[in-house]
Amino acid sequence: MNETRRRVLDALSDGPMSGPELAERLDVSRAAVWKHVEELRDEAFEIASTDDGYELVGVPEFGGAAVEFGLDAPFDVEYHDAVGSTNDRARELAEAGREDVAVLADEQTGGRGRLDREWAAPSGGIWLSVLTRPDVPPTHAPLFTLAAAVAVTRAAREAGVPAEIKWPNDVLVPADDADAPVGGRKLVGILTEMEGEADRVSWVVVGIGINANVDVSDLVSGATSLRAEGGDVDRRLFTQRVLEEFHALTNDLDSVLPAWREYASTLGQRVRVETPSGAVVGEAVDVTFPGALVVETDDGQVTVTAGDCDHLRPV
Ligand code: BT5
Repeated sequence: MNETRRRVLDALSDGPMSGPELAERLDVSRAAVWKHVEELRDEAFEIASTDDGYELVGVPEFGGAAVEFGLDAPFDVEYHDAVGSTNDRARELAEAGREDVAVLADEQTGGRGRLDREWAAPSGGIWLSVLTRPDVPPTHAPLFTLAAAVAVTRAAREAGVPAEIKWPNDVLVPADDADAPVGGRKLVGILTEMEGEADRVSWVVVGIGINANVDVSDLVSGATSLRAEGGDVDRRLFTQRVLEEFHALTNDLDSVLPAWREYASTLGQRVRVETPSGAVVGEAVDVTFPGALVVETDDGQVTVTAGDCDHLRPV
């Protein structure tokens, strides 16, 4: 959002203010104040003209300016009603030199999972990709995936949905009916992509797909949504919580693993992890820096850094 418009909103969130007062506070002309107010109205902010001056009476439900308004994290939010993939768009912005941008869409027409799998992303979801340029070596990148999982889990729990994390990149809601996958139904998937030199990340894009206000029938089998688990959420506030938690965690990387362990359903489970060098089966006993899973197998401990993980029924 334009800096002056942001300051107009900040000023109006304290209460009504007249045009001349606003002009003085922002150090711009009264005509400029009027122009910015009109532009905010065009972005669906409801600003009434009252006897006390301009009064902010309504904030748009969802969108870039809506998420930026009141956001306690330094991201510009670029919003699309529909886009191919928010990760692809964030990568374009990375190539163009941008940083601290969150690309947000209501719908994706070409959403991607890992290994080019398809990601269903109908209208009503929160399809989000966060572009940052952290000053860390590329080996730290997995921590950003874990941080995103913690951030969404916290936001989901605040919304009353008992989400848990399955290593490495899924947020699930436990379910014990016969047709639910072991471990629960998938609420969120995360896809982290990055580019870097040997010693430093150039950019990292963390794509977070949240099945928010969508019908389960529009997803794939084994998936669930916030709508199905607890009812529709305020997507503006939910997105803000995710961005704020993600920002706080990634600016204090030492806090990520302890938080992840607190929400992980994988630890203590029998798992089967498909890795490029074969399947690893055993009990998941820990996650270690920067996000590797330690599995106690019949042949001793094995540490896996990447792969697809299934929770197995206890033997
Ligand atoms: C993931 O991959 O779980 C990462 C998904 C990342 C999606 C976000 S949305 C914003 C950003 N923009 C993008 O284009 N992508 C990111 P993976 O672990 O490979 O899981 C993919 C599998 O999940 C698919 O093969 C399906 O089985 C299943 N799946 C597809 N859509 C789903 C959905 N909406 N909810 C739950 N499961 C789904």
